[in-house]
Amino acid sequence: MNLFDLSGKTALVTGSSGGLGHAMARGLAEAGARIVLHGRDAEKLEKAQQSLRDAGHEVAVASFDVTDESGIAEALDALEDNGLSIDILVNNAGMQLRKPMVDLERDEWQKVIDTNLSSAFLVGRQVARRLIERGQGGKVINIGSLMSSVARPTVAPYTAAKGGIRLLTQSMAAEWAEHGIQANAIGPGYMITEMTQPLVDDKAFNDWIIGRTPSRRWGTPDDLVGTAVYLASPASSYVNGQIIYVDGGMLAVL
Ligand code: GCO
Repeated sequence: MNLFDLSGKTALVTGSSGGLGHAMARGLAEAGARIVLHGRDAEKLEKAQQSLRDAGHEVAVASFDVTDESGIAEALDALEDNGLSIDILVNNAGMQLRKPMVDLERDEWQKVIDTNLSSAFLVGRQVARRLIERGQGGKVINIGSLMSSVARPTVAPYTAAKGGIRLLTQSMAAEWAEHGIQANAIGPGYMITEMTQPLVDDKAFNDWIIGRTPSRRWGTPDDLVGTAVYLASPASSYVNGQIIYVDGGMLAVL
């Protein structure tokens, strides 16, 4: 039996037009899952869908605001009306805003918290309600960060949100494991994406990353695929409430 086979499963990955989300969606597709890509930019979403279709994968798309629960519910109902019941949810959508706390606007704080943390709760529980009703179990994978465990200056709302992701994941395990739903998290390290490109381009920050990371390199979105497939597959059926850091060893050392 292939413990990592996702055939017959449907996976929704939020924020999967590009970056980490798209790499994980591609990896889940290559493991056999039918994919629902999600994004707010119609053109980027269509290009991402075509890219996976060109690779021979079955791909649908959904576009909804991950902070608007009625829109989330409508989107999930529409998917189900098209025969796409979600078995695997990857809560990946997020944003970054780098500014000292004393300079933050109140609505900037709230937007980062809502986009990175409340979204995982709202999409997660809408999917969980349907999974519990279907009674066939399922998988929830929340995307955390190094900031689920440590902090650095100028990213307080993101850090608070990603810290919340770690304990929200444990709360999901506490309430949903009895329904055969395994909820876990992935904590990506410093990965090269659109969101971190300004840091890569900053020589001092780049030099710090290379020196501070035992693997002596930035991560790439593809570095997350194996962990995503593992947590989405039968191989992790008895794993619940955990966070796996894919960080080149950064959190393991001083
Ligand atoms: C930052 C970065 C980090 C990374 C990632 C690290 O400004 O420090 O955006 O937050 O995005 O989350 O795990």
